[in-house]
Amino acid sequence: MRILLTSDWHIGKTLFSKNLLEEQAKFFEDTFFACLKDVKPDLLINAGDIFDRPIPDLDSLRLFEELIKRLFEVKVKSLFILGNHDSRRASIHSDLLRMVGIAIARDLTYFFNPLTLDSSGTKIYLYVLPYLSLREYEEEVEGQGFENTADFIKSLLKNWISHIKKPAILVSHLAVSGTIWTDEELPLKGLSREYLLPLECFSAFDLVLLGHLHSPQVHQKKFIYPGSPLPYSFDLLGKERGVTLLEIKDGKVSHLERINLPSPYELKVYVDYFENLKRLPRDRALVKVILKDKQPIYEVERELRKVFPNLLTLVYEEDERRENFLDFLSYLDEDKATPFELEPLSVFKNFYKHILGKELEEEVWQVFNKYYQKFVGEVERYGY
Ligand SMILES: [Mn+2]
Repeated sequence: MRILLTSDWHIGKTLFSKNLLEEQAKFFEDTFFACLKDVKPDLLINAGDIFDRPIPDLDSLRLFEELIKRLFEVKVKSLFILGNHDSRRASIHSDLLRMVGIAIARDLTYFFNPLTLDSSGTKIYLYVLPYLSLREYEEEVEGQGFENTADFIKSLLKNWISHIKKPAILVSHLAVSGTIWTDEELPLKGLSREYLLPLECFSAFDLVLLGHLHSPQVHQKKFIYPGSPLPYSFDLLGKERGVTLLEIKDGKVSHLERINLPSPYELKVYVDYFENLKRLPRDRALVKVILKDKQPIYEVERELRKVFPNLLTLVYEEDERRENFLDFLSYLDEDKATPFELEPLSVFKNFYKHILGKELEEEVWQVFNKYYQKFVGEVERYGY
């Protein structure tokens, strides 16, 4: 039997100020469903992070509805699970959808009662462990007092090990040790790098199909992350995105194939001096600019937008090198004030000196202070 594995769609994702929903819709319509029709899998598995936010906006929900409808039309049985970006809202109508071959796992039902797959006469057990909040997990087993979700999952896997029927596949949304991270995996609902699960926790399973990590990877021929189908940061430039196809025979993976899918948008990073960048031909890619200039440039963003209409973010190379916020503060203020002790007026004074390389003049100070006091007054009256 053939399983097409995907994860981390992040429907409604915003990259800096750019909402990618339109591009996502185009990708699914033009590319993803073409691939699905081509591959004709027996099962499509989405291992979590269906949406980018626990409370998706209406347009994101509409796109998901459209995708579900298309899955029904092409008659591909599907299993979705919740990831750390999802909430149970994503699983609305799941009882109804189950009747047409689309399952959305929102609790531990399919963990305690696994789904069965028929692979040329051999039964395979599919254990489904969606990502829930710790409170939701604890309700599922009427257990309490876990420190974090990782501890809960460890305990669950350990306690259930003798019940696992073989061959067993686990579908989940979590991070195992020894994996490759990007800057896209946000620790929503507590899933961060601190909560890596050791590989030994999964000894009862023959295969572990996972979401959460956005860069596609396979470990020990057993732990498979398909990664997100689209690029969601400048960090992973040039890395191919797509889906993973698995063929299963006699309960074992007989064929593992990576299918790269083209993205409808391009992400690019330019590292150069302003003088060189402004002479470049117009580029409609989604762009990050790293300026090598040492001095701040007046209206640089407006100027650069003439060349890069989809400029998403701009940094000075020197600032990027500066290690963190606290370093920046100690550079500004000789007294090495902590962020909480900073006084807005002295921040401005230091900022002015930092940018222009000279002391703040009395006239400038008067103007700034006038508007600052007006601002403070309005905040007091109306709130932010
Ligand atoms: Mn994700």
